[in-house]
Amino acid sequence: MVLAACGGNGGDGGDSGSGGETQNWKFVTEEVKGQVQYEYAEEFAKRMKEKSDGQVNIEVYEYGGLGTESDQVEQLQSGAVQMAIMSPGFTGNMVKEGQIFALHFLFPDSVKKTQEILNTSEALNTDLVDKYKEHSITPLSFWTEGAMQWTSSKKIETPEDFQNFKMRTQTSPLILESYKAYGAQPTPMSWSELYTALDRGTVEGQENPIFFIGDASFHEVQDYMTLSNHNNYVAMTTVNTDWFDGLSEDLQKMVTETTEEMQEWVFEEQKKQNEEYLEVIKNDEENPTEIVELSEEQRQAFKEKAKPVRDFYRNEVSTVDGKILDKLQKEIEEANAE
Ligand code: 6CS
Repeated sequence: MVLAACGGNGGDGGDSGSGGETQNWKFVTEEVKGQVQYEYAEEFAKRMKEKSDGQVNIEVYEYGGLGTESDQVEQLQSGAVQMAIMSPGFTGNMVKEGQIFALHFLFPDSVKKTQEILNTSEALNTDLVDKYKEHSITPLSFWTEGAMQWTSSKKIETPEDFQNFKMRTQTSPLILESYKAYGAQPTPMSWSELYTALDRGTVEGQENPIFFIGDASFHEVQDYMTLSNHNNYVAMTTVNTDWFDGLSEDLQKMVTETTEEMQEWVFEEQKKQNEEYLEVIKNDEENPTEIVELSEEQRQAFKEKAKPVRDFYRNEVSTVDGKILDKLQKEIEEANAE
């Protein structure tokens, strides 16, 4: 497994890791108790405490405890928090290349295969990591929270159904571009405002993995869920670069080993939650949601519209002429051929 971030031992890590003194670290997530990111951070903290014989105490923060997703990015960069689960969908204005995850139909349809690519990709774990490091963010791993689906107040089966459709997105500009390619009107906002915005019709639809749709109750204020599998929700386990590089080698090793172990754990966790919440949504008689399954032919129509967005990424977004995308596409082709 090629997981990112080895880091030297330099930096001024303060009292971090030089001896056996207690370590108090803050770990912020974009989700709340029960949801995948939060449960990940809790499990991570538990394992670190055990491995360090109680030396490492990690305080885990639910989403909202320390502000919005964008506030959390700044807190990690400044070192106010040491660790964060971060979605590339909120850092696109800063780390342009990270918007690679906004491209629809790029990764394989299989979530498992996608996770394998996220584990081993050099394009992501070396080249993209370097781009984040320029902003004091070191991604230690990339992992999927599951395939994303669309929920909507009107039925979505063809790109034409997106015409002038008010779609909520995260803030990265390429996510907006991906929906403009279908003719939609994307509106970026934090998920904390989303339930009310859907309820009031300020926006008419959104994308997320099924567990998140169910747990955040978005289906209560939507009539349809289209099983589009148009993309995977990718999250990153990140650390403040200087802080991590200043830790003792032993602590760095403990963190990277734990991050590596967690890849399998989080894959199973998202799988379980996505399966469970599909049943919850299907069986919620008080808030009925029509599940729309797209045929391969119907998906093909979306794929055609999504293709030019890759050129847009190469020509207008990438600062390295799309080199990371080219490399990743090769890695994906190789994985698909296996
Ligand atoms: O839609 C969002 O913005 C949220 N979705 C997930 C799956 N996690 C956190 C994120 O902020």
